[in-house]
Amino acid sequence: WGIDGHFIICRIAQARLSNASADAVKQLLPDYAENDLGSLCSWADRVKFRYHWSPALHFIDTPEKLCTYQYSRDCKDANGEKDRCLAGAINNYTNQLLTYSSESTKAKYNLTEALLFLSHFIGDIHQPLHVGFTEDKGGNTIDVHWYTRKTVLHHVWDVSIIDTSEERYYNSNVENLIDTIQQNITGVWADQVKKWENCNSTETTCPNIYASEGIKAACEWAYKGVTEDSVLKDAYFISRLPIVNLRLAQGGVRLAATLNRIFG
Ligand code: DCM
Ligand code: DCM
Ligand code: DCM
Ligand code: ZN
Ligand code: ZN
Repeated sequence: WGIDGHFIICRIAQARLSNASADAVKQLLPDYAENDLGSLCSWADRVKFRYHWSPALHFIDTPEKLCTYQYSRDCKDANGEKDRCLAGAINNYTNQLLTYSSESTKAKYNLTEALLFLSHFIGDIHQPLHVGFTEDKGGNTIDVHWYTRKTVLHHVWDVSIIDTSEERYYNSNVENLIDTIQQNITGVWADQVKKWENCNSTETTCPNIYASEGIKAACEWAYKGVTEDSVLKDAYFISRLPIVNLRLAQGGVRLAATLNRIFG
């Protein structure tokens, strides 16, 4: 996602924190963030150049056309290093944050950075094309037009659908979009939210579930009907916007559920 997508997910999440995890997040955020997790939700993108090992942690590549994800097969970087992918990073930073209340182990890690990475990565794993095909780098090599502008399919899903939605329906104000998603979470989606929150095991977080949903949505919605130089306009925007809104909602709900399990 771009800045707005991450901001939306972190804002939705922070409003759903238990007292204990709201307190931990407040302690871990730097003072200048003024207890607003959303303001630092894109920090992980700004440090890609400084932390040379980090760009590979923002996505998962899966084999072309299969439309499935398997941790053991797919969670590696371009050099084949195991666990170096978005799902591995979510597990890693969850485990780091679990040391928060243990004085003996927490000093090993920078838990502020762990919180910022985890919050960003649980967002990214809900962007369908961040669990896309290796061959097209998650839609980065697929040139398209968004209405009249030249871009790539990946950017349409990171930024363009959200931007067009804000301009058309929300007076270009991201807060209005957040309000609408929050109303749907407590309204039309209320019955599903418990299932989104649950990991189907004793796990603290479930990146494998999120990634499997992601590649499925990538195939059924993001890649579907798109070829090189496709012109994407109202038909694509109107049919894909509900998927983007759903993934933003799920990202926020699951980030909160994960932090609530971490901090008790
Ligand atoms: N890292 C990660 N997920 C992994 C492995 C590593 O997020 N599965 C990140 C955190 C580490 C950084 O990569 O601090 C560098 O790791 P290393 O020092 O092992 O190269
Ligand atoms: N940050 C941190 N510890 C670091 C690096 C960054 O807590 N070692 C947090 C506070 C930083 C913020 O991320 O100021 C944004 O970093 P920057 O503006 O340098 O990208
Ligand atoms: N990306 C991805 N899958 C890849 C490569 C990149 O999802 N195989 C993501 C990471 C960034 C965006 O696409 O969000 C642009 O990547 P880059 O900065 O490497 O051009
Ligand atoms: Zn992206
Ligand atoms: Zn990212």
